[in-house]
Amino acid sequence: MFNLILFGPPGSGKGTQSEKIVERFGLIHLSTGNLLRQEILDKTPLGLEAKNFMDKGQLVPDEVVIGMIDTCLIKHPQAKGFLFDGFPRTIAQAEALDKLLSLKKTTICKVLALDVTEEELVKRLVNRGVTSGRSDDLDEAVIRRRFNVYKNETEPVAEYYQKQGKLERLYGEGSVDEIFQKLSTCIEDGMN
Ligand code: B4P
Repeated sequence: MFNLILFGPPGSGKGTQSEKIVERFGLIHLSTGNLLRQEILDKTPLGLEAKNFMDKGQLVPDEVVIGMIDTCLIKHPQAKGFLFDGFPRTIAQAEALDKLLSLKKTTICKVLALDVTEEELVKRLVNRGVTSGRSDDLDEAVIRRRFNVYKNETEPVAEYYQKQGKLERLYGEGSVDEIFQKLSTCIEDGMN
Protein backbone atom coordinates (compact mmCIF):
# COMPACT_ATOMS: atom_id res chain seq x y z
CA MET A 1 0.00 0.00 0.00
CA PHE A 2 1.21 3.54 -0.75
CA ASN A 3 -0.13 6.11 1.71
CA LEU A 4 0.61 9.77 1.16
CA ILE A 5 -0.09 12.98 3.08
CA LEU A 6 -0.38 16.27 1.22
CA PHE A 7 0.53 18.92 3.76
CA GLY A 8 0.49 22.72 3.77
CA PRO A 9 -1.27 25.86 4.99
CA PRO A 10 -4.85 26.80 4.03
CA GLY A 11 -4.93 27.67 0.34
CA SER A 12 -1.60 26.03 -0.49
CA GLY A 13 -3.28 23.89 -3.16
CA LYS A 14 -3.83 20.62 -1.30
CA GLY A 15 -7.36 20.15 -2.61
CA THR A 16 -6.44 21.25 -6.15
CA GLN A 17 -3.45 18.91 -6.41
CA SER A 18 -5.17 16.00 -4.63
CA GLU A 19 -7.74 15.70 -7.40
CA LYS A 20 -4.99 15.32 -10.00
CA ILE A 21 -2.91 12.94 -7.87
CA VAL A 22 -5.76 10.49 -7.20
CA GLU A 23 -6.61 10.48 -10.90
CA ARG A 24 -3.04 9.65 -11.96
CA PHE A 25 -2.01 7.29 -9.16
CA GLY A 26 -5.30 5.57 -8.29
CA LEU A 27 -5.23 6.42 -4.58
CA ILE A 28 -8.35 6.95 -2.45
CA HIS A 29 -8.75 10.65 -1.65
CA LEU A 30 -9.57 11.42 1.99
CA SER A 31 -10.09 15.16 2.49
CA THR A 32 -11.36 16.04 5.96
CA GLY A 33 -12.38 19.49 4.65
CA ASN A 34 -14.56 17.94 1.92
CA LEU A 35 -16.02 15.35 4.30
CA LEU A 36 -16.91 18.07 6.82
CA ARG A 37 -18.46 20.32 4.16
CA GLN A 38 -20.59 17.37 2.99
CA GLU A 39 -21.81 16.80 6.57
CA ILE A 40 -22.76 20.49 6.73
CA LEU A 41 -24.68 20.26 3.42
CA ASP A 42 -26.49 17.15 4.71
CA LYS A 43 -27.30 19.03 7.94
CA THR A 44 -26.17 16.12 10.12
CA PRO A 45 -25.51 16.71 13.87
CA LEU A 46 -21.77 16.31 13.13
CA GLY A 47 -22.05 18.92 10.35
CA LEU A 48 -23.88 21.39 12.57
CA GLU A 49 -21.20 21.03 15.26
CA ALA A 50 -18.36 21.34 12.70
CA LYS A 51 -19.81 24.48 11.07
CA ASN A 52 -19.44 26.47 14.31
CA PHE A 53 -15.69 25.81 14.33
CA MET A 54 -15.09 26.17 10.59
CA ASP A 55 -16.89 29.51 10.27
CA LYS A 56 -14.59 30.92 12.96
CA GLY A 57 -11.44 29.56 11.31
CA GLN A 58 -10.88 27.05 14.14
CA LEU A 59 -10.11 23.36 13.91
CA VAL A 60 -12.93 20.88 14.39
CA PRO A 61 -12.27 18.73 17.54
CA ASP A 62 -9.80 15.88 17.02
CA GLU A 63 -12.21 13.07 18.01
CA VAL A 64 -14.69 14.18 15.32
CA VAL A 65 -12.20 14.11 12.42
CA ILE A 66 -10.40 10.99 13.65
CA GLY A 67 -13.77 9.19 13.78
CA MET A 68 -14.53 10.27 10.19
CA ILE A 69 -11.18 8.98 8.94
CA ASP A 70 -11.62 5.69 10.81
CA THR A 71 -15.00 5.18 9.10
CA CYS A 72 -13.51 5.92 5.65
CA LEU A 73 -10.55 3.57 6.10
CA ILE A 74 -12.94 0.74 7.00
CA LYS A 75 -15.01 1.46 3.87
CA HIS A 76 -12.04 0.79 1.54
CA PRO A 77 -10.47 -2.55 2.50
CA GLN A 78 -9.08 -3.12 -1.03
CA ALA A 79 -7.49 0.32 -1.52
CA LYS A 80 -4.06 0.37 -3.14
CA GLY A 81 -3.31 3.44 -1.03
CA PHE A 82 -4.76 6.60 0.50
CA LEU A 83 -4.08 10.27 -0.09
CA PHE A 84 -4.73 12.25 3.10
CA ASP A 85 -5.56 15.89 2.30
CA GLY A 86 -5.92 18.35 5.20
CA PHE A 87 -5.36 15.56 7.73
CA PRO A 88 -3.59 15.21 10.15
CA ARG A 89 -3.72 18.82 11.37
CA THR A 90 -2.63 18.22 14.99
CA ILE A 91 -0.11 15.92 16.68
CA ALA A 92 -3.01 14.01 18.28
CA GLN A 93 -4.45 13.36 14.79
CA ALA A 94 -1.04 12.21 13.50
CA GLU A 95 -0.66 9.77 16.39
CA ALA A 96 -4.21 8.46 15.89
CA LEU A 97 -3.54 7.98 12.16
CA ASP A 98 -0.40 5.97 12.91
CA LYS A 99 -2.47 3.68 15.15
CA LEU A 100 -5.31 3.28 12.62
CA LEU A 101 -2.87 2.43 9.82
CA SER A 102 -0.90 -0.02 11.94
CA LEU A 103 -4.16 -1.93 12.55
CA LYS A 104 -4.28 -2.31 8.75
CA LYS A 105 -0.60 -3.38 8.82
CA THR A 106 0.44 -0.33 6.82
CA THR A 107 1.96 3.11 7.40
CA ILE A 108 2.49 6.59 5.93
CA CYS A 109 5.11 6.38 3.15
CA LYS A 110 5.64 10.07 2.35
CA VAL A 111 4.53 13.54 3.45
CA LEU A 112 4.74 16.18 0.72
CA ALA A 113 4.54 19.73 2.08
CA LEU A 114 3.66 22.70 -0.13
CA ASP A 115 5.43 25.96 0.78
CA VAL A 116 3.57 29.12 -0.27
CA THR A 117 4.04 32.70 1.01
CA GLU A 118 1.30 34.15 3.22
CA GLU A 119 0.70 36.99 0.74
CA GLU A 120 -0.07 34.50 -2.07
CA LEU A 121 -2.24 32.37 0.27
CA VAL A 122 -4.46 35.32 1.23
CA LYS A 123 -4.86 36.26 -2.44
CA ARG A 124 -5.93 32.71 -3.38
CA LEU A 125 -8.38 32.30 -0.48
CA VAL A 126 -10.04 35.69 -0.95
CA ASN A 127 -10.44 34.85 -4.68
CA ARG A 128 -11.97 31.48 -3.89
CA GLY A 129 -14.33 33.10 -1.37
CA VAL A 130 -15.74 35.33 -4.10
CA THR A 131 -16.52 32.41 -6.43
CA SER A 132 -17.29 29.56 -3.99
CA GLY A 133 -19.03 31.54 -1.26
CA ARG A 134 -17.18 29.40 1.32
CA SER A 135 -17.88 31.21 4.58
CA ASP A 136 -14.36 30.62 5.94
CA ASP A 137 -12.78 32.31 2.88
CA LEU A 138 -14.85 35.48 2.79
CA ASP A 139 -13.50 37.35 5.80
CA GLU A 140 -9.79 38.23 5.88
CA ALA A 141 -9.80 38.17 9.72
CA VAL A 142 -11.00 34.53 9.63
CA ILE A 143 -8.31 33.69 7.04
CA ARG A 144 -5.61 35.21 9.31
CA ARG A 145 -6.96 33.18 12.26
CA ARG A 146 -6.64 30.00 10.15
CA PHE A 147 -2.97 30.86 9.50
CA ASN A 148 -2.38 31.31 13.25
CA VAL A 149 -4.03 27.96 13.99
CA TYR A 150 -1.86 26.42 11.26
CA LYS A 151 1.35 27.84 12.77
CA ASN A 152 0.50 26.82 16.33
CA GLU A 153 -1.23 23.48 15.89
CA THR A 154 -0.46 22.12 12.42
CA GLU A 155 3.19 23.11 11.69
CA PRO A 156 4.42 20.80 14.53
CA VAL A 157 2.97 17.89 12.53
CA ALA A 158 5.65 18.55 9.84
CA GLU A 159 8.35 18.09 12.48
CA TYR A 160 6.67 14.87 13.64
CA TYR A 161 7.13 13.38 10.15
CA GLN A 162 10.54 15.02 9.64
CA LYS A 163 11.80 13.00 12.61
CA GLN A 164 10.53 9.86 10.87
CA GLY A 165 12.44 10.86 7.69
CA LYS A 166 9.19 11.05 5.65
CA LEU A 167 8.86 14.80 5.00
CA GLU A 168 9.70 16.47 1.67
CA ARG A 169 9.12 20.18 1.08
CA LEU A 170 8.23 21.63 -2.32
CA TYR A 171 7.79 25.20 -3.51
CA GLY A 172 4.02 25.51 -4.06
CA GLU A 173 3.90 28.64 -6.26
CA GLY A 174 3.67 28.53 -10.05
CA SER A 175 1.06 26.99 -12.33
CA VAL A 176 -1.10 24.08 -11.12
CA ASP A 177 0.52 21.84 -13.78
CA GLU A 178 4.09 22.80 -12.83
CA ILE A 179 3.41 21.93 -9.19
CA PHE A 180 1.68 18.70 -10.21
CA GLN A 181 4.77 17.66 -12.21
CA LYS A 182 7.01 18.17 -9.17
CA LEU A 183 4.63 16.25 -6.91
CA SER A 184 4.32 13.41 -9.43
CA THR A 185 8.12 13.00 -9.57
CA CYS A 186 8.28 12.72 -5.76
CA ILE A 187 5.41 10.20 -5.71
CA GLU A 188 6.98 8.05 -8.45
CA ASP A 189 10.28 8.07 -6.50
CA GLY A 190 8.41 6.95 -3.39
CA MET A 191 6.51 4.21 -5.17
CA ASN A 192 9.66 2.68 -6.72
P1 B4P B 1 -9.65 22.43 3.95
O1 B4P B 1 -10.84 22.03 3.20
O2 B4P B 1 -8.59 21.40 4.18
O3 B4P B 1 -9.12 23.65 3.09
P2 B4P B 1 -7.87 24.55 2.93
O4 B4P B 1 -6.72 24.12 3.81
O5 B4P B 1 -8.41 25.91 3.15
O6 B4P B 1 -7.47 24.54 1.40
P3 B4P B 1 -6.51 23.79 0.36
O7 B4P B 1 -5.05 23.84 0.73
O8 B4P B 1 -7.09 22.47 0.08
O9 B4P B 1 -6.62 24.78 -0.86
P4 B4P B 1 -7.09 24.59 -2.39
O10 B4P B 1 -6.33 23.57 -3.12
O11 B4P B 1 -8.55 24.44 -2.38
O12 B4P B 1 -10.06 23.01 5.41
C1 B4P B 1 -11.15 23.88 5.67
C2 B4P B 1 -11.50 23.89 7.18
O13 B4P B 1 -12.04 22.59 7.58
C3 B4P B 1 -10.38 24.14 8.19
O14 B4P B 1 -10.12 25.51 8.38
C4 B4P B 1 -10.95 23.46 9.48
O15 B4P B 1 -11.87 24.28 10.15
C5 B4P B 1 -11.69 22.25 8.93
N1 B4P B 1 -10.85 21.03 8.92
C6 B4P B 1 -10.46 20.35 7.79
N2 B4P B 1 -9.68 19.31 8.13
C7 B4P B 1 -9.57 19.31 9.48
C8 B4P B 1 -8.86 18.50 10.42
N3 B4P B 1 -8.10 17.46 10.02
N4 B4P B 1 -8.96 18.78 11.75
C9 B4P B 1 -9.72 19.80 12.17
N5 B4P B 1 -10.41 20.62 11.33
C10 B4P B 1 -10.33 20.40 10.00
O16 B4P B 1 -6.67 25.99 -3.00
C11 B4P B 1 -7.17 27.23 -2.55
C12 B4P B 1 -7.38 28.17 -3.72
O17 B4P B 1 -6.15 28.39 -4.42
C13 B4P B 1 -8.36 27.62 -4.76
O18 B4P B 1 -9.22 28.66 -5.15
C14 B4P B 1 -7.47 27.18 -5.92
O19 B4P B 1 -8.12 27.31 -7.17
C15 B4P B 1 -6.31 28.14 -5.81
N6 B4P B 1 -5.06 27.54 -6.27
C16 B4P B 1 -4.62 26.28 -6.04
N7 B4P B 1 -3.42 26.07 -6.62
C17 B4P B 1 -3.07 27.28 -7.20
C18 B4P B 1 -1.91 27.72 -7.94
N8 B4P B 1 -0.88 26.91 -8.21
N9 B4P B 1 -1.89 28.99 -8.35
C19 B4P B 1 -2.92 29.84 -8.11
N10 B4P B 1 -4.05 29.48 -7.42
C20 B4P B 1 -4.11 28.21 -6.98
